[in-house]
Amino acid sequence: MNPSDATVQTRLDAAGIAVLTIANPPVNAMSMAVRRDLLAAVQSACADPAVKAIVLIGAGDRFIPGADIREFGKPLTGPSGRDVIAALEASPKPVVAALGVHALGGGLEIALGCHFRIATPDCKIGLPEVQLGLLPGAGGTQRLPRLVGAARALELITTGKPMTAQEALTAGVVDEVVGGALLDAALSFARRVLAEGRPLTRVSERDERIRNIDPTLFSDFRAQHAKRWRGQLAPQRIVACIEAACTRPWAEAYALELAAFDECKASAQRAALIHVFNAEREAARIPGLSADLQPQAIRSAAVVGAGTMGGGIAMCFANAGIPVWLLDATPEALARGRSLIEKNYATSVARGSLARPKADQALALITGTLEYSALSDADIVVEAAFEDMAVKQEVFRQLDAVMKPGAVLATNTSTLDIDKIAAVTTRAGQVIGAHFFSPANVMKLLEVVRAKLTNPQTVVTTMALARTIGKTAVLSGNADGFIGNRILAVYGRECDFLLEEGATPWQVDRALQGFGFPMGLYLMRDMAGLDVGWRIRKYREQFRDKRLRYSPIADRLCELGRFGQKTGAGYYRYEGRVGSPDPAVEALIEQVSRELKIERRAIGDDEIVERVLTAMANEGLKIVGEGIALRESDIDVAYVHGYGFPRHQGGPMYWAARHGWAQVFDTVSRLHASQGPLWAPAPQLAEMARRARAHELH
Ligand code: T1G
Repeated sequence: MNPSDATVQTRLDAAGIAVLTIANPPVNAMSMAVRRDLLAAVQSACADPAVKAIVLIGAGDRFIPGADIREFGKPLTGPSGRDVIAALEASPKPVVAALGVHALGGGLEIALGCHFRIATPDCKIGLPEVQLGLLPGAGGTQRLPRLVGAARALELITTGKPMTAQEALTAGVVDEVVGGALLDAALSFARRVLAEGRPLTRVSERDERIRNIDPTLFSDFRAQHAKRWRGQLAPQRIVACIEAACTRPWAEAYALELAAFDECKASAQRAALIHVFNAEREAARIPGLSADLQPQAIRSAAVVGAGTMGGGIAMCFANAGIPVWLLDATPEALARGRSLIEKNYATSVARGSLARPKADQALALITGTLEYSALSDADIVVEAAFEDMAVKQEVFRQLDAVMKPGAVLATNTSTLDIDKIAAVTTRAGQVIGAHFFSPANVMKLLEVVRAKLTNPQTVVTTMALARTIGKTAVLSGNADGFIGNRILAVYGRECDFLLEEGATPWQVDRALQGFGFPMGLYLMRDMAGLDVGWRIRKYREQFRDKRLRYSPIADRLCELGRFGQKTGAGYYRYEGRVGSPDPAVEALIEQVSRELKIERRAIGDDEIVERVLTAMANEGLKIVGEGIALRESDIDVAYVHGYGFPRHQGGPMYWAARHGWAQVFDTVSRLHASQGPLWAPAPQLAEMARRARAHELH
């Protein structure tokens, strides 16, 4: 191999310090080549008498963000991360890790194998493996607790949340946070270590922070998170590894970690979570747009409508440091909006998820106004007014009159035709859908809806803005229900039909929660309020095709004034916010079955899950076929970030592909025969099934 092709370059400085630079674009991930070259470089530096100390640094001052995700699922050859770390830790010469940009996963494990660590102020430091269905398999669950203690390690590794450099310094993970040029700082640090003859700290040999740990720490931690981790493998295994670190000899616990890592690596959850990781990055790519098209800078924003959605949207801008106008028609409405925003911030501060100064900073960026003219200089305006076409068109006429040329005019509509909204302006090219999900300051998904005349500049600017305000954007075409709500309608429809055929709301919810949804459909509907959907159904009744099957159960509940939690009863009966099954609802459902002459039958949880997900996937294929979604994986991203679809199940389209398109086709065909046109197969499904069957044969 030509030395210049190596992913690790070694340079010896005048003081005898060997600088090992890791270069593996785009982010210096720890690939097989990096492990091979790094081990060789460390071994030769250790053997070279001219070398007094070693500095490890990433090209571009970007340290390692973990193992190379592209290699998962492939057979691994060459040295493992553990081999490299063993060589680093055993080095008789001081090894200093110079951490810049990020030191994540296997990258932090490498650094924990070094004797000293310094970091730049903006460096993100953590073990995010759990987000990929994995665990730190190169000693992270054993070495990190030895530095930060068991309780903090449990938090850090089961959430995967990174620390800032300052937090890492306080926690004892890094020795110094340095300013200026990172390499210079690392070389001067190494020289000081040599000059002061500092002892080489091997983290694996330190146990002062993991001795005499109260065993209830682990059982309490498990109990505390049992509901959130339901069905997930990696978090459970992480707790077991950290517990072993605190209760067993190093070698035994280290071996247990490797076994747990291999188990997670082989799991379907790992494959699903890596699918979502890649799908999130893919969703940002819009085919057909020239790569030269750069997003416009968004330095100021405006929101029309200070209701729940408008307030949440304004918070998104303020949280990203963007000054935002909040407009409403009356001082009372503005005051109501403002107090809701203040309440949201107070809740985050009380929960400890936001520091008070940060909340005050954001609040100071939100300015209320009654005047459209005040918005004129904003780079983008998001309309979040009442969901009525005439109201929205009037708002857009006003905006068209005052907004500066080039400003993006976005609407947060979830059901209305954006072409009709754009048509009342003189700049339809700058009109786009920006569909936030409630609560807008929390939900990650942003459905960016491209209307017929929306120009590429506006699309690129809005997609980039999503990243700036911490959202995951998915591009949708302008069609009824866009991507998410169109599939949600099918999801809800099939659940309602299953009620008529023999299931109960609590059984359906149990089945969906068993699959991994944080909340079942009927609990979710009761929380959102059944009257919202009722109003939309009553409006759509005039367009509904009466030849198609329709479930009257939800309407019947609303006619009884059962709107959910807010009326103390919906599908469930409520004591406060706790819902319990209600025999009156079962009786109502059985009455509907009798009226519709549907013979009720026993239905299993698996059938419920398969029927609902198959319907979602079939509708998803139609949406891709019609060009409303760019690709199937975008639907997965939308459902994971907007509808609580369990991330470790990959999304409805990923589920269908793993379930088998031949199986999906058979189920769709069977239900098409018994249920009629609502179950018409997506045009491309038959061919996908044929290919899947052919693939199975080979
Ligand atoms: N391996 C391979 N490619 C990676 C990668 C990785 N670890 N991380 C990022 N990329 C690619 C990514 O796919 C994208 O490619 C490009 O880099 C830019 O990424 C034993 C086994 C590092 C914070 O979980 O969180 O270590 O799409 O768009 O917003 O214990 O990527 O352009 O072709 O996200 O600046 C643990 C995962 C691995 C970190 C950068 N590590 N990465 O964010 O850019 S498991 C992680 C991230 C492990 C050991 C175990 C982020 C980032 P493309 P990007 P970004």
